Amino acid sequence: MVPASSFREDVIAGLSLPQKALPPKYFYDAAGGRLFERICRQPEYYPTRAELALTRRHLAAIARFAGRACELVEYGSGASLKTRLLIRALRPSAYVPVDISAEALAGAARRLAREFGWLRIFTVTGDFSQPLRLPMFRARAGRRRVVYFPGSTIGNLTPGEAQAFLKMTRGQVGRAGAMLVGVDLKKDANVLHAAYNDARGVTAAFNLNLLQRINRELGADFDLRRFRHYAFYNPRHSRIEMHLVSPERQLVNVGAYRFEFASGETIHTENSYKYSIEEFRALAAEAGFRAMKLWQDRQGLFSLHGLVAD
Ligand code: AVJ
Repeated sequence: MVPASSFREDVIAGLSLPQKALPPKYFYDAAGGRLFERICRQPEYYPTRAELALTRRHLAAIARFAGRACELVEYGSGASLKTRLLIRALRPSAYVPVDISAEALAGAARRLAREFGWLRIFTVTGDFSQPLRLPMFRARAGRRRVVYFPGSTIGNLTPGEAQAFLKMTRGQVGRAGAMLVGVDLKKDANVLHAAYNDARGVTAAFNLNLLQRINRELGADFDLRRFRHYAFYNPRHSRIEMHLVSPERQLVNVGAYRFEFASGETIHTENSYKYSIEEFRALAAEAGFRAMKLWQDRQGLFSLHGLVAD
């Protein structure tokens, strides 16, 4: 397995780029995870509610697509309401949640084991952006491995990275396998803007928490009062960009390293790509998946693609 690079190395490398940047996977420490859950409850942040609504609305059809007794592999969070709905409807032969946080994973597995006494759970701690080793799975007649990747987490990857990631997943599910992937859709830029600039400032706190984490874990001295949350829709790339802006010139130390911020300079902390149905299908096709099913919420805000190995 390729060793995952460390938080420290990624931060030093990212802050050394001409356009300073930090990988969004580091948002999710304990405080960041709680802030993300609060984001999901904000009235402006539609993706969580839209995806839950479409999952409820089409649950029977989604379960039929995945196939009874499939092995369900989930990338990312494992304790969500959507996952529980799906497990109840699918009755998978095994559930394999994959997450970078061992603690989050253990907690989720414990809760699921309590709720679903019959469910076989195999947790995998790992970064799903790296090649992963999954537990052995022998596809038998009518049983397949299905990777569930909800929440539009795929939107954090560039289209090129998303394609490589889908290719890797295609290898993991094998010839009979399938994938269920949640993808946020293109829409009015005002709606997108509001979702990433909620009135209560929860997204701002989530973004700034990354600097707090760097201070705590890497002994840095970011002054959180001297950085501002900035999120906007970039139509040229069809993505929301989140940045942290330094409104004035300042110096920041991260261990033995010192970084200068010019007045107005930013750290690019996240991309959240938005796709049309056709664009995402084309991407999946390039990666060896055929788009077989498509589900949406009533308002057409969010999509769930049922992909099969081609
Ligand atoms: C969990 C990556 C899908 O991009 O919308 C929410 C994260 N960032 N608000 C997203 C996020 C700011 C979220 N994803």
